[in-house]
Amino acid sequence: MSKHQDRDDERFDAQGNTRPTGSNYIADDQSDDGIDRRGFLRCMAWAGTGMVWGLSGGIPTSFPVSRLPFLTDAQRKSIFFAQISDSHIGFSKDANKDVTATLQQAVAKLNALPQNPAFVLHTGDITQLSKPDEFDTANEVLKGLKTDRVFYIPGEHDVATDNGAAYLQRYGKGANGGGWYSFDHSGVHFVGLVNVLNLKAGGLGTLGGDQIAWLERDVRGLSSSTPVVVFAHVPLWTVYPEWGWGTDDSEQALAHLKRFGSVTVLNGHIHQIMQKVEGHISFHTAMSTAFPQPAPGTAPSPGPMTVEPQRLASVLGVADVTFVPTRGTLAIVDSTLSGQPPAFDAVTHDAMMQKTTARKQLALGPGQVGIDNFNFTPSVLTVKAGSTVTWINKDDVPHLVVSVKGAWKQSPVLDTDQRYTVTLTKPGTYDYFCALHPKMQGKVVVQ
Ligand SMILES: [Cu+2]
Repeated sequence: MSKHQDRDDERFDAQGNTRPTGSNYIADDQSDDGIDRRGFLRCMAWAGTGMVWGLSGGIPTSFPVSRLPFLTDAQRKSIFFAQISDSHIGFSKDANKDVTATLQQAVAKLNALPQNPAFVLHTGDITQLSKPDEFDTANEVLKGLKTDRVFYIPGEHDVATDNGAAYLQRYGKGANGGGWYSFDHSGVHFVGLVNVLNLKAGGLGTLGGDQIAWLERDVRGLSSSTPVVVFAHVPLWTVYPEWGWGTDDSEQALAHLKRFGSVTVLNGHIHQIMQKVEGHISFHTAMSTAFPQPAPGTAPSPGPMTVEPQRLASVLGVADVTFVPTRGTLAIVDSTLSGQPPAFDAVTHDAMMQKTTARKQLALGPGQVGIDNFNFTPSVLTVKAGSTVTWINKDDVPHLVVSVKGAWKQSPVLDTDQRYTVTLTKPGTYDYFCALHPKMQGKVVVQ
């Protein structure tokens, strides 16, 4: 077991999250697997390698992904599954004009591993707008994976139009409720959770009481020494609530997992690598295969981040997860499409400056609400009874307009430049929010 000294304080934010981009440092390696970890991560940014995170009793250990070709047979066989996330098939804006091609590159990356993963987890946002042809394209590409099976859970983009009906029809066979399920592999218990349905105004991701009760029953009979892997789209820890990057009731779900000696939680949604260790539970978010998003709080809003074209492949990627049965440990390797170390730090500042200055000036007429940078403008609109209200999406991501009290029919998914109009006849105050990004809220006052 290694002692891991990655407490380079400037790398940690207020929530204790870290972005493993090269300055984490392993000072004292006491493991006996012949891999020298000492100082490795410190120079990783220059070495051009990826990294492996191992978990032993909740303590991360690591070794360079460049060692993968030199591992023993047993070590190779321990590579047993991989994670793909946020492929957003159908997205075609500046941040990535060809998300199908980058998903294909991710598939090629996994197919080139020394050992085929036994299965692949897709942690949601398979599509951009839940359209049938987007799901078809994703399936077509993922069929090329050299693996036995792909397991899915939905992202909010996959369930936006119909609260998950089409998603469940495709992927929900044998699943419970809104699509959650569990399975066992190589002595590890896997749990796929759904936290993107029935989102409430002002809230974060939600699991709901039914699913949490199911989880409690699901793990009840397991011995505490069983390694558990939980996967869900939105992070199951609070990464950055201002941007909706967290799950309201994750604590209640995780309470049922606290007794286990090794719990690994894999998420997507935020399109960058972040991790956190809490007791025996280790959280990890994967890169997207489609486009990067800014680091928490570094931009006016989340959303696609346009980076220099030559850098794109260094902020997109996959995660390979290795299980070492003799030790009961899990190791996560983040590999970018370029094969270079993740370049989030390098791209974030410039890209965000650009995003800020590129912010559109909305020219709005009376009775119009603009949507830009994850905001409704004006946030309070006052109109006379009998007038129409029109929302215009000027953002590069889709949004939904939903009345909190059901005063009007929920809008369709509004992509860039699309509008939605309602007529309000009764005086009163109407609260609404975006059902894709429930932190986005506004009001219409009818006089
Ligand atoms: Cu939204």
